[in-house]
Amino acid sequence: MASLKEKLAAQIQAMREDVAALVKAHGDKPVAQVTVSQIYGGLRGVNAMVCDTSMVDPDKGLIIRDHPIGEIANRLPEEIWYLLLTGELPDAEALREVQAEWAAHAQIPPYVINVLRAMPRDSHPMAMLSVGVLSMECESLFRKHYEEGMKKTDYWIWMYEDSVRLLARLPGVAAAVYRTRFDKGDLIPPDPKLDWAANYARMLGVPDPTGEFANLMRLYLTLHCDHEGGNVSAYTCHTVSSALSDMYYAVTAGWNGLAGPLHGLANQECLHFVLDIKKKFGGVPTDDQLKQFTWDRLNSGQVVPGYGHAVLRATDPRFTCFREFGLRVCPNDEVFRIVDALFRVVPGVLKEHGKAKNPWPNVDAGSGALLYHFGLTEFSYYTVLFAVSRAMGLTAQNILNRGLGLAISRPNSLTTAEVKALIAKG
Ligand code: CMX
Repeated sequence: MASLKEKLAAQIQAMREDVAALVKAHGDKPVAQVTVSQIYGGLRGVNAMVCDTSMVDPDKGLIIRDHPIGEIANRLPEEIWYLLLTGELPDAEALREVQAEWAAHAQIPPYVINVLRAMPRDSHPMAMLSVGVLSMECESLFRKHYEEGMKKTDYWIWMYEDSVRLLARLPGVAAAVYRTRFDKGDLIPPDPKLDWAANYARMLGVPDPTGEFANLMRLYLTLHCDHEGGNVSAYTCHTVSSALSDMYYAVTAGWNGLAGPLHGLANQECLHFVLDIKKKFGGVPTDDQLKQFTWDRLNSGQVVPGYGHAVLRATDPRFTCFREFGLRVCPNDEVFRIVDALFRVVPGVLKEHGKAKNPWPNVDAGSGALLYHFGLTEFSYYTVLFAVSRAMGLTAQNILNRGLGLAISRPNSLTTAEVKALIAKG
């Protein structure tokens, strides 16, 4: 069995030839038309980049290399990274190889802890994660080899090596953020016998007598791994990496976008919303009470957190996976029961309300309730879990981008006067 790197080397060579032939034969073929609304509207719907690791189908949700996410939700994150990169799920030997490589690099350097401890007490956990990981940029092998004058065709190799080290250390850094920021006591060292997600669960130090918290971490890290190329974090990471900034710069830049309330931070909002309901009704409300509560919220001009999506037009299959986990592990937990009751009530109300293009739940509607159930109650930490998972997609996308030798991103911008002039020209 070829190692992941050897497999990638062969695949990248074939991809390069395929794309070069495609561009040569069809380089002038238009793939998009851009309207005035789109340039002022976040470029929604404009086909403007390539991402081969995953796609989002409005009805089926996230599809990783032809595998709908719901069908691979029981796979380990390490298997998913292999899939994102190669389009294939690893066999047992290939999986062991990835795990051994990550375990060999899992120890975080002491200076990262010093950096985290030096940050202001009220730093957001996402800021701490970014700073902690960026402090390791001094170890970038890509930058070192670039400075030594490596060939363009070798860029992806050192992006890969940096990615392995970054991913391997990530649970340790993220757990250190948690334990430092929320005064949880001494750091817990990694156990090389555990898989990536179980190690993260262990290092967080959340009590887990049944092993179900580790299972939740496996599910969580698998489900959030990637979401095509145009979302804020992926697109930012893509742009930064296109300037040949190394993976430490590129991934942390992507995370800084993930930290926004319209993107990754939405998951903490959703749990706030559910806990407010629990407080207001002193427990789980009836469906009729919840219906009225939802209408009151909409009539006061507020959105229902966890519902709606820019691309999806059906229940997010990742929500379904979390719901099934909750039904199995904590069906009687009041917070989870409210999440489930919202799922019964909100889509009907949003349909009747008639504004949201998608009345169905997104991934954020249920994940927070499960974390809360296990005692991970620090909301502001939730986006860090998302970031740890999403690092898999960000690294995979940009290893492939450097493999393909994609150019530096440089779309053209227009002044509003130029837009008006274009319109006047007809
Ligand atoms: N509750 C109430 N109104 C909603 C709504 C919701 N959950 N979702 C959309 N709408 C409203 C929009 O605010 C918009 O109203 P206006 O025309 O008055 O501006 C209208 O419906 C049309 O919006 P849309 O095209 O359906 O949705 P967008 O693509 O503009 O926005 C999203 C998508 C996710 C920001 C939006 O659905 C929303 O705010 N949802 C609640 C917050 C949330 O759950 N965020 C997590 C997103 C998870 C992710 O991106 O992965």
